[in-house]
Amino acid sequence: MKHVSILALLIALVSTGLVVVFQNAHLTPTVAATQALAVDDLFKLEFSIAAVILSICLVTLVYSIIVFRRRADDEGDGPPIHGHTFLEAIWTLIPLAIVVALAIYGALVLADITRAASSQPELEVKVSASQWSWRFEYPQYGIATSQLELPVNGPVVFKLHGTDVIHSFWVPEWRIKMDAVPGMETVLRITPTKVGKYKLLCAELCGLGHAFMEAPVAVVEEADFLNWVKAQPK
Ligand SMILES: [Cu+2]
Repeated sequence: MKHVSILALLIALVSTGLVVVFQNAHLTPTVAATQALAVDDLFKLEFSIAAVILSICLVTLVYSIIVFRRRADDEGDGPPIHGHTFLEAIWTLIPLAIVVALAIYGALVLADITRAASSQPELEVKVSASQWSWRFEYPQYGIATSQLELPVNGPVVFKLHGTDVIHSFWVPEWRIKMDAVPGMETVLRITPTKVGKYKLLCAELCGLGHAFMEAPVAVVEEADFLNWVKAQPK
């Protein structure tokens, strides 16, 4: 009983420390889209659960190695152990419950971040991903560019396709990734919330130039966006 109390205390201390770090450390880039917040909350919850499980395993392991180590004069074998049905049921059911709960929460977050905004009309951007460049078409304005410019706080729907192999559309500050696949259209929705300059990266290994497959992204005030649209060749 003494060992269980000491272990429980140590596990509580270590897991609390880790959870505090995961909740407060800036492990992800700036949040620059509505959708990024839901993803970060999911990350934080998953990291925290993982921290508690990690603490239970590691603290128990290290404690056992130190406290129950073989003494110098002990030449005997350890007691034979032949399974423990109750323990086995517990360590199957608890992880199962955690995984099912996380899957449900993950599905809710996914439904939330892929839903179309109902309050405002969406800006449509058709994205073509090719080895090794990006091209953006704005059908509502009849322009096509090699840099992505978006108005702040306006919902955007990206319609992606790949022209050769599979690529993946990723702006880390928006968190969400979506594959651009040849022969089909995939959809990604983002509402940028921070004016600034970002970088679109390809997140799917797509050949020799993959690492250099970037495009500049600028999120600007709506008036600046309309001026930029006017300045583009039709
Ligand atoms: Cu690529």
